Amino acid sequence: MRKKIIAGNWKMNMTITEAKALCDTLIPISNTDEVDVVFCVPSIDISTVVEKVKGTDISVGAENLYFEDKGAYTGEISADMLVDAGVKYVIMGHSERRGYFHETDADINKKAKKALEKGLTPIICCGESLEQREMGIYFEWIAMQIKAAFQGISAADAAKCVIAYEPIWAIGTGKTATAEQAEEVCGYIRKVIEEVYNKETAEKIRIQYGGSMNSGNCKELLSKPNIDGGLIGGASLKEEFAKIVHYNA
Ligand code: 3PY
Repeated sequence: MRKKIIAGNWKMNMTITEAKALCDTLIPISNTDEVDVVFCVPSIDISTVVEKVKGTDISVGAENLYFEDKGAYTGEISADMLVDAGVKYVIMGHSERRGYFHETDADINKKAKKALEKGLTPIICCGESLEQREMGIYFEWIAMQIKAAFQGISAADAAKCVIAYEPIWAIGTGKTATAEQAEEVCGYIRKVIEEVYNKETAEKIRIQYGGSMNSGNCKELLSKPNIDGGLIGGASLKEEFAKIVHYNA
């Protein structure tokens, strides 16, 4: 049985002052050991949020890392810096980073390897555009993203990763994939992992759905056999996040 993982992706929201206030609201109502709860937060908020979640079951994630160990990479954050700050998870390959910051499949593969080497859990995002969905090439596209991201990663390490299926047409648009559409692709991703590795790895890896998941649609999405959690955008910035965490209550 895979434990569900509900992760908030705060994106570029929350000053330190706002992050403190949001933590004061969210932590008491989101803390549970029934599911893994993660707050993925902007770099500047990491230390504050790590301090706030101390003594709870909530983990902190970063929204990015750089794959080199250290050095002259102005503006970047290393895996060691994240680990030292108390971070456990790191998002990579989000469509906003692929689109606005030109993050490539090769970068994502290097980031995933570096994160795993340092003991961080990668949350590897994949997903198709509306055009790719309408052209009927979304399975091929997603298989390519997954195979590229996992190139050279052992089965044991792959099993520790989290994959987030985030159709681009459902991000920030208010449109959500239906539970059937999300399940179809999450199930397909599991098949790709089985093909690349083996059944055991495919059974262990956790696959989230992301893209306008909210308190209204989470229960149906999370009841699907291949959907092991959610990567939550806008709804992670308000009390609604706790309703998603307790979707089964
Ligand atoms: C969204 O739901 O908008 C997301 O991008 C989650 O990562």
